[in-house]
Order: sequence, then C-alpha cells, then structure tokens
Amino acid sequence: MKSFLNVQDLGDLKVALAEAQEIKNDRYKYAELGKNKTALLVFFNNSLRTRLSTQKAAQNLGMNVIVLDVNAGAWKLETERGVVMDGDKSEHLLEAIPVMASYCDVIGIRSFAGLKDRDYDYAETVYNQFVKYSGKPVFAMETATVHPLQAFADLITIDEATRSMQEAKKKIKVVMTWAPHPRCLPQAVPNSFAEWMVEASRTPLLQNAGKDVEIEFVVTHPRGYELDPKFVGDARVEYDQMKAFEGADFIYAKNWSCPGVTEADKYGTILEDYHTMLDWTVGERQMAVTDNGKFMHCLPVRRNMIVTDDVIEAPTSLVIPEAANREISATVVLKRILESIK
Ligand code: AN0
Ligand code: CP
Repeated sequence: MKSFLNVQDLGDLKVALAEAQEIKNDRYKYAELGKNKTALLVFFNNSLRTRLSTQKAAQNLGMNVIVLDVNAGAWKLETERGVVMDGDKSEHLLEAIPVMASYCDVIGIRSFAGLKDRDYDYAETVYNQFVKYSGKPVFAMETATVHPLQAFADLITIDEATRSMQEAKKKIKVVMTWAPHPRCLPQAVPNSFAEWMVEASRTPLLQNAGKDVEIEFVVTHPRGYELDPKFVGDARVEYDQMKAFEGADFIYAKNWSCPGVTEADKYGTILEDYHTMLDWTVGERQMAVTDNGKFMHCLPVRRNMIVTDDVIEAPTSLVIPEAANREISATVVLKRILESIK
C-alpha cells in the first residue's frame, strides 16, 4: 500500500477486520516487521489521539518514529506554488517534502482543510504533493477531506459491539448525525465515516452469533449540510433527526461546516448561529427512540454542544473503546505499508 486515503486503499474490509482482531489479540505479533524502518508523522494541526495512537502503532511494529509539528518549532511552510514568499513563511513545501522524505521510509500527514477554497481542499492538494514529491508511502492522519484511520477504527468498534450484542439481529441501523459546534469544522470525519459505512453496507461484513449482519446507514443533518456524493453515495438522508434515530443501534455524532455541495459560496461556513441549533445536541430525548443505541464520536468532543454529559457518560457510550481502536487501525495500516516496501 503506497497511499492510504480512501476505503478502497485497504481492499477487502472483511480481511482488514480479521487483521485488526489478529493485531488486537497480540499487538506485538509483527514487532520485527518495522525494524530499522522510520515513520515520520507530520502535523500541520493539533492532535491528541492520532499523535499518540500512530506513534504507538509504529512502535508495535518495531519502527523508529519522528514527529514534526510544523507550527511549533519548524519553519512556517508555504503550500501553494506561485506565491511571492515575502510573508511569514520561510520555506516551501516543495523543498521541505523531499528533505523530510530523506530521513524516513513512511510519512503520515495531518493537514486539515483550509475551508476557504473548496477546489483546493477537495483536490487534496497538500496530501498529493507529499505523494508526488516524497517518493515514499504516505498515509492520511486526517487530510483536507478524509480521516480514514478514524473511519477504520470506527468500523472495528461497530464490528466488536455488534458481535457482543445480546439480541441476534440480521440488520443494524447506523445513524450519523450532524450536531452543533461554535467553530467551522472540516468534513473529513463525516466524509470518511460515510464512505466506509456505504462500503461496509454493500456486503454482509459483520457477524453476530455466527450469522451475517447487514448495515443500514442513515445520515441526518439540517438542510444545507449535504455531504459530497463522492463519499455519501446514495445513503439515505433524513432531515428529521428524531425520525432518523428511531430504532438505531449506533449513533455517530459529528459537527461539520457547509460542504458547499448545494451552495458553493457557503463552503466551510456555519449556516445558522449554533445557539439556534441546540435541539440537534444528542441527548436523552433522541437516545430514547433508539434501540438501546450506542453513542459514538471521534473525539475531541464539546460536551453539551455535540452531546450531553449523560449520554457520553452512559454505559452505552463507546467513545473510549473507539479511541483505543485507533492504535489497532494504525497498526494494520502501517503493517500493510511495511509489507509493501519490504
Ligand atoms: C477536527 C475535525 O472536526 O476535523 C478533528 C477531529 C478528529 N476537530 C476539531 O477541530 C475540533
Ligand atoms: N479523533 C482524532 O483524530 O483525534 P485527534 O484530533 O486528537 O488526533
């Protein structure tokens, strides 16, 4: 695997989920695979989980790890060509990439959407420059439009929770809901979650009591927040949040700013003042109509904006095991990359 951005990069999801469980049962099983190989993790944005879980994953595989925080100690990087560099940016990405690549074997990139220019973000301009100019395998640690390590960890979490469900079900309902937030956030997390759920619902992937379990995937958000069809495909969109939640087994909450699909000029903005949208905050009222629904969120989460204290603290909340599975998804991805460069 030379690049990890989309669900297709991982191939058969059933195989990937089995590999995740193999790693989970013995996370040091491939501790020799990464000997004398170096992972460089480049962060243009903040991180807690991705930073720690990806370092841990690389260490599980015996790799050396270097972490670079571009905005804390490195030269500020210009990312666009043609700019007269007379501002605060001392170095261009086009020199920095091959230099960074000379010290490592694999590169992870965290580079959020700028939310100013939709075409620039949706072309994955920064990530693709790393692919083009590094000559090394590159993987996304949340780029402008996707967060595949998160979506893979989410799928692992849903797989595990489905297998341990008391009641045998033929079908589980997974609902991704928009929730309010005071800042403009990227669409990477919901894009990837939708992309992975759409793919996961194509074939029976999950199991309960040795029987196949299908996924029904529903997205709910206020009008104007329609996600790019490239990710959400033909998934059902239900604008009535309460209706969407009825009978749900999993509630996946996330805020995102306007994706600019229907209104290009509003790309990256908040459409209504969040104070007027607080009825979208996931609370007991909505969870009551689910089928003992499990609550999920990628974290970091703002309490009593996205979700109430009661819901996130309930025994049905999966946010901690979900974050813990980030180590597993990253270990599988790095293992695949190492196998491809052996
Ligand atoms: C980021 C986002 O919404 O994309 C990272 C989530 C993993 N969240 C914030 O910036 C709060
Ligand atoms: N979920 C996630 O990617 O968290 P961080 O932003 O803390 O890495």
